[in-house]
Formats: sequence, structure tokens, C-alpha cells
Amino acid sequence: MDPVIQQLVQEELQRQRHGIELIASENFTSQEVLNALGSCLTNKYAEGYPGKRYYGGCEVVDKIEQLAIDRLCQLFGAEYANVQPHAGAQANAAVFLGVLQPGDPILGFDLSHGGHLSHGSSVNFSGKVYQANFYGVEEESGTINMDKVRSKAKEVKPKLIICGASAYSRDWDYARFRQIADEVGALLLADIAHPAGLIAAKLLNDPMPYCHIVTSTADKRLRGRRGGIIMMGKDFANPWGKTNKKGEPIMMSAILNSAVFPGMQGGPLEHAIAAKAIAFGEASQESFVQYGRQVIANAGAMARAFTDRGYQIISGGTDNHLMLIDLRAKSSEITGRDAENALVAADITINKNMVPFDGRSAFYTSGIRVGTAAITTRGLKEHHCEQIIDWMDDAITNRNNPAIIQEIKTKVNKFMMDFPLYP
Ligand code: DSN
Repeated sequence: MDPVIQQLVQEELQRQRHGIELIASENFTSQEVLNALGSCLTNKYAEGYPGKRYYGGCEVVDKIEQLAIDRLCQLFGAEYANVQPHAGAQANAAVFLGVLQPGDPILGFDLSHGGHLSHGSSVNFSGKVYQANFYGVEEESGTINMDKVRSKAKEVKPKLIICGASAYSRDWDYARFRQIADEVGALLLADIAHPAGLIAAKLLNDPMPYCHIVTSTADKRLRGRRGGIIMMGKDFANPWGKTNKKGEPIMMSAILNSAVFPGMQGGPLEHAIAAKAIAFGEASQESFVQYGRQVIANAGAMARAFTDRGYQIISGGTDNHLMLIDLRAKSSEITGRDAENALVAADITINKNMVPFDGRSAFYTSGIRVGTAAITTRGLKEHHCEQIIDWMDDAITNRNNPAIIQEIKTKVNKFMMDFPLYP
């Protein structure tokens, strides 16, 4: 390898090995996934889909892509899957391109309450091209009030309702969302990028029977390579009466496939698709269900430990792998930025995050987001989470004392030696 890059890769490997990774969207893929990403598949252009390509020599990558599709459908009980989106935001963009016209109203979960950029934020294409509207959480409970979602949907009459989040610790009532979507004539999209692995393991509610379309990433809880996917529990004829040359209704699978390619992207990344296929195979093993149970148990242990030390968890706890922590309950002086800096200096990686009704900007924030997927892959259990929260509390409390932060970092680095990462 280029020696400069090799040195930097080694530095990053050491950082990952020695630190406690609590960023809720991160995880560690298997060595097999890494191997696929570095394979000769990266050389192949394959615009189109298996059996219908615009380039020759696609016989092998056809088999790989079909395997990824089949494994994904099997994992989620889906009838349709597209494994080509380069990332989760591209998967969402392709769905929007396929089912919306510019200027159409959409209804998503507010970014400042835990939603995702690509669900209508004003700084994202989704908020610039479409007329974005939002539902949020209740200030008192920190949870989504479905009656208010319904009122908002009746008011703005969205063409697409989006459920899913990047910082919401409670499960989703997909059945109720579908009732609301049907009532206002909207399509329903679930973006399950965060809890996907827990849904695949049947540890959380299943969106497939209720949502017209489901998007996700293949990383995070699915523990694969970073990248996007689109699924449908059941394919269906487009609701706008579009027909093909033979006068037959065009199916949504065709609309979504064309939205990904040629609508949004060019050539699929076949090395990435092979890595996705490997991850989907891994996620279908019984050991993955055990992993998911431990992720949830670890998150519960962390939430209790934070609460015991005077921090407030938005919504009072967690059903999944993450929690959003309001630092103001501990002290109005602490910003998310200060907490993030102190923790990162102690080799505990988290991200600052706005909390609902935050008085601070996204640059400072009053909260942090913490997730347990990556540490659970490393082998940590509930009692380790208690220890981690002790160190986090110490680092946040002593954020202006470099000597104490250094002491915590030394302990963290020694502790993580017991949980090897990659040979
Ligand atoms: N980066 C992911 C997250 O942190 O939630 C989503 O974009």
C-alpha cells in the first residue's frame, strides 16, 4: 500500500482498537466484509440490473448482485429489494424521485427532534425540492404523539409520510402510521437505517407489512459495509395509473429501480454489493439475534446508569440501541460540544446532538447521542456499560482538567485491550 496511506490506516486501526466507540450509527464489519471491499469487483462497471445490463462481462457480478437481493429479501421477508444505492441518503433520494414531483408536500420527523437530514431538512435536497413539513416529540414525554401526527397529516396533505429517525430511542407504531397515510392518501416510507438489524432479528416492530416502501443502510445495526438499500414487503401497481407500452400498469419495483438507475446513480459499486451480500448472510445467523439482544440490554444498562448519575434520557429510556441525553439535567453549563470534546480526548467517541426544544444551536447543542452497537460487537456486556458511564461522567464533570481526562484515557485504552478488533 502507498506508505503514507498505510501509515494513516494503521493510525485509524489503532484509534478504533483502543477507543470506546459509542457513535450510534457506527459498528465494526467482519473481516469478510472488509475483504470483499478490497476485491477486484471494484473494477467492474455494470449499469443496469442482473440480466439487464448496459455493459458486457457482467455474468459474475449478476450472480453477486442477485445473491445480495435474495439474501436481503429473505432477511426482511420482502418481495422486492434494490441493493445499489451508494448510501442511505441516496436510497431516500431515489424513493423521493420515484414517487414525488418537485414541490409535493412531504411529512417527516423533525431533524431537531431526532429525525434525519434526508427527510426534508431545509439544508438538504429533500427540503429544497419538496415542500417539507414535520412532526416531532412532546416536550413532556419526549415521545411522538400519534394524534398530532394525524392532525398534521390532515392539515398538510402530504404525498409521502416518512417514519424513521437517527436519534429516537423508542420503537415505531408503523400500523398507526399506515392508517394515517391511508386516511390522507399518502404513501408511507420507513427509513429503518438505525434499527434495521434489530428489526431483522425480530426484536423491534416490523415495518414491512405496513409501509409501502422501506429504506435502510447496510451498516449500523446490520453491521455491513456503508451503503443504502430499498425494499418493499409487497410490490404493487403504481397509484398514479401510469402504464407501459402494452397498457399494463407499471409496478412500483420498476419505478424504484429506474429511480435508482438511471435516475439517481450510474454504475453500481459491485464490490460494495458483494460486501452487503456477506453482511446480509451474517445477519441471518442465530448469533446475530443474540447480538441484537445484547445491543438492547447494553443500551438499557447505559440508560439506567446515566439516569442514576443525574442525566436525563429523552423519553426516559430506550427500546433500541441508542439514547439521546439531555445534559441540562446534569448542569445547564455543559454543552454537547464540550462533552464531546472531553470524551473524545479520553478516547470515548460520541457525537454532540441537539435535543428536542434545544435552546442551543446544532454547533453547540445541549445533548449527546450514544449507541451500543459497536461496543457490543467488541464483546462488551451490561456490567462494562456501568464502568463506561462512570468514566463518561468523570470526563464530562472534569472536562476542563486535562490531567484527569488523560487518566481516564489510559484506563480506557487498557480496558479495550481485552476486546480485540481484527487480527
Ligand atoms: N450518519 C448517520 C447517523 O449518524 O445517524 C445518519 O446519517
